[in-house]
This record gives sequence, structure tokens and C-alpha cells, in this order.
Amino acid sequence: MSTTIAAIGTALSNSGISIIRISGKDSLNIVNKIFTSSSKLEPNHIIYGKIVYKGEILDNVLVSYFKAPHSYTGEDICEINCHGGTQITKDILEVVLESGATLAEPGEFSKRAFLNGKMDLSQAEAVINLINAKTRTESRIAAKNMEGDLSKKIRELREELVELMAHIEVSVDYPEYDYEEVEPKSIISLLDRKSSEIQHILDTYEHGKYIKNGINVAILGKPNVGKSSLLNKLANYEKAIVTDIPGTTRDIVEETINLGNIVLNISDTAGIRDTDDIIEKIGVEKSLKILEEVDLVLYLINGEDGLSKEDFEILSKIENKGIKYIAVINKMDITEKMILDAILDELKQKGIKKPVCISVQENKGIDELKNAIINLFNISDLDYSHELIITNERHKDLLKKSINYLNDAKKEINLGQPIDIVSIYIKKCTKTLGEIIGADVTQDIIAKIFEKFCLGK
Ligand SMILES: Nc1nc2c(ncn2[C@@H]2O[C@H](COP(=O)(O)OP(=O)(O)OP(=O)(O)O)[C@@H](O)[C@H]2O)c(=O)[nH]1
Ligand SMILES: [Mg+2]
Repeated sequence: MSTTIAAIGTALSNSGISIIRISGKDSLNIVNKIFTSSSKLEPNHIIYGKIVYKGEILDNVLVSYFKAPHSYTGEDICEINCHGGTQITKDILEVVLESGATLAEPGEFSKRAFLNGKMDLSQAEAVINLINAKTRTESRIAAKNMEGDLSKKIRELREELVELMAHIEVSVDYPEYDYEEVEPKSIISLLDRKSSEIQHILDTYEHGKYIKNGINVAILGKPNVGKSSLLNKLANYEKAIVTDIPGTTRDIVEETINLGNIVLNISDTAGIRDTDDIIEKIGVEKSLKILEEVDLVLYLINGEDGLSKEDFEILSKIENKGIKYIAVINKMDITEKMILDAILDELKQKGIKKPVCISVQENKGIDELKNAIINLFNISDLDYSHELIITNERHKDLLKKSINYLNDAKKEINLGQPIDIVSIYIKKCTKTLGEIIGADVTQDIIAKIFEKFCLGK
């Protein structure tokens, strides 16, 4: 890390201030070339002055200086707080680059922080999660993991296994020593305990993935049942075209809304029916294809018309794919009681539970629908302040893999294999756990993780 890097750390748009960040051993030299002030830059101080380049004053700024290793990256860092205009920010970055800095890659500051031991990999991932968080829950979980909650747990998990391995290795490598043999029974009980602790964290991903990615919701149903109207109601503005002509929506219309502490990524779809219209046909195919990627279907039924054969065909498709769904009866304002009773009866007979009755037009039942979604995903039970929750797929995959290794180790013990064979799997498990915090990761993985970061972080 011999180069000194620089980038704009704030979003490029007109705002009060912008920050240009410089990290590396030449940071102070570079700043001193372009910054004039009546005071001298001291570590952990911020001072006022001017950026002057080739005799021209560019801006009045504040510059802070953090001396290695006491900085975010662990290197010398200077930050120039200039006025938040897009042009002036770009100009100052340019003079910083001309004065000897190299433009940073996305995530390079955090990558340096990781490589210099200022944070581990799971903490660095939490930084990007915090920046990308779209809900309060997501940002709180990220903040806790940035503080090292996940890292601490992973280190604890590894510790006892590493101890066990050391014990096994000594007894295998130095049989002449009268070292106490590890009993297979006690190894199994330790492995079981570790498996269940890992499983406990793994189970939190069920919630965690929705917290991080949101719930992918598709509104499905026959034409004209009010799908686009419902999307607009949930979004609170006229996102999709609504008309009384069946077949209005041809393509998928997407919108993101916040439901309490969770994001819903909603797709309004083309009404499903047999049609000869080529464009509509493609739309219908897309509506069905979306079933491959959704977490929840809101299946809309037109209360005015009642249920038809097609409704049950689509509903059984959804059910066969094991997708969560809620049957929603719309247009309650013009639904006759007799038809509603028939719909409720038929749904009950088919085992379709808890339909929600709404009228988009009269704004009725919408809160009940939102509550039904919250209940279906147990979102309200989430206690992120006390529990460690994982939201990253990478962590989930590694935890799964480490449980598998523990199971393999147990299998070998039960087969009566020598202890050094068993220890191979325990070692693989600790290595896999280590990958979560970056103790055992390849350069490729490091590059992949940090390239997802934004510039200047
Ligand atoms: N009375 C009544 N009419 C509604 C209600 N919700 C929607 N509509 C009307 O039903 C018609 C169809 O609504 P859309 O939202 O376009 O229906 P859609 O399911 O998206 O239709 P396609 O895009 O053709 O599949 C429009 O005239 C809406 O105003 C409701 O709750 N009550
Ligand atoms: Mg529509």
C-alpha cells in the first residue's frame, strides 16, 4: 500500500459541504502543497484555510488530519471539507490528484482498513450494509455488527474448537507424552454444542435476508381486479396506469415501499388470462415467470365477479411452488354479500386461509392487508437489539458449511476413525468460520467484497 489514494467521500450533488478524503503516507505532503492556513496541521485537529493552486484561490475549507495508525484506514489521512458544489468538489479532487495522489478504487479506504487490521471482514461488510440500509432495523443491525458483535461470536465459536484441535494434535504428534486423551464422547458433545450455536445464528438469516434485501412481493390476479390500483395505493402515488379496460398492464411495474421496518419490493403484473394479443401474452408469461423469484404473492380476486376456474389454477401454481401468499378480495364496495359468502366458502373448501377483504377505491382493509404481511413474515417479533442477526448471504453460506464440517467430524468419530482424521474436519470448520471475519480469505474474496463499496469509502 505504497500509494496515497484520494476520492470524494460525499455524494456529488449541491449541498452544504463535500469531503475529499486522502489516505497514505504522502497525505500530509500533498495537502501542504495546496492548503494555506495561519495554523499548522496537527493530528486530530481540524483547521481553517484556503485551497490555493497555481496562485489561484479555489475555496475556503476545513482540513482535518489523522496520523497513522490512529485513523480509519490505519494510514495518515487528511480530509478536506470544502463547499458542497459539484464543480468545486471535482476541482479540488483534481488538484489533489495532480499533487501526487492516485484516484481510489471503490471501497479502497475500507479495504486498507481491513488489511491494516483496523477492522475485520465482517465489520467491513457491516460498514457497507450501514451505508446501504433502507430501514432503521437494517441500519441498527449493521451498526451492531460494525461494533464487532458478529466477529465476537465467531471468535468465541472458533476458540473452543481451536483448543480441541491443539489438544488432539499434541496427543497425536507426541504420543510419548502422557497427555490426557480426548474422549470421543466429549468431542461429540462439544461438536453438538457448537453446531446448535451456529444453527441458532443461521436461523436468524430467515429474517435477516428480508431485512437486507426486502421482501419481493408480486401482485397477481386476473385482468381488471385492481392490481395496479393496489400498487398505487401502497405506493401512495399513481405509479401504474389504471383503467377499466382489462389488460391495461402489459409489463411488470416495480415500486419499493417501506412497511414498518421492512422494505417491500412490489411488482404489479399483467392480469393473467388466455389472450391472442402478442404483447399481452408476453406480459402474462412474465407474470407467471415472476413466481420464480418472489417471496410473497398478493393474489387479487375481484369480489364483484367471484371466483373462477382460472383463479384456482393460478392459486394452485403458487401453492405448488411453496410460495407464501395472501388471497385478497378487492372491490368490497361493490361486492354483493351472496357473492362474497360464496368466495369465502370456496376458498375455505380449498384450504386457503385468512383471505383479506379490501376496497382500494374506498381505502378499506389496506391496514389489515399490511398487518397480514407483517404477521406472515413475523416481522414484528424481531428483537434486533438483543439478538445477533445475520443479513449477509456470504455469512449464511459459510455458517452452513461449517455445520456440515462438524457433522462430518461427528460421522468419522461414529465410524471409529482415528482422531487425526476427525481433526481434519474440525480444522475445516474453524477455517470456514475464519472466512467470515477474514482470517482465512483469499485475495479474490477480498477484492469481490470491497468492489461492492462506493467510491470514497
Ligand atoms: N369499485 C371499485 N373499483 C375498483 C377498485 N379497485 C380498482 N377498481 C377499478 O377497477 C378497474 C381496474 O383496475 P386496475 O387497477 O387497472 O386493475 P388491474 O388488475 O391492474 O388490471 P389489468 O392491468 O388489466 O390486469 C379500474 O377502473 C379501477 O378504478 C375498488 O376497490 N372498487
Ligand atoms: Mg394493471
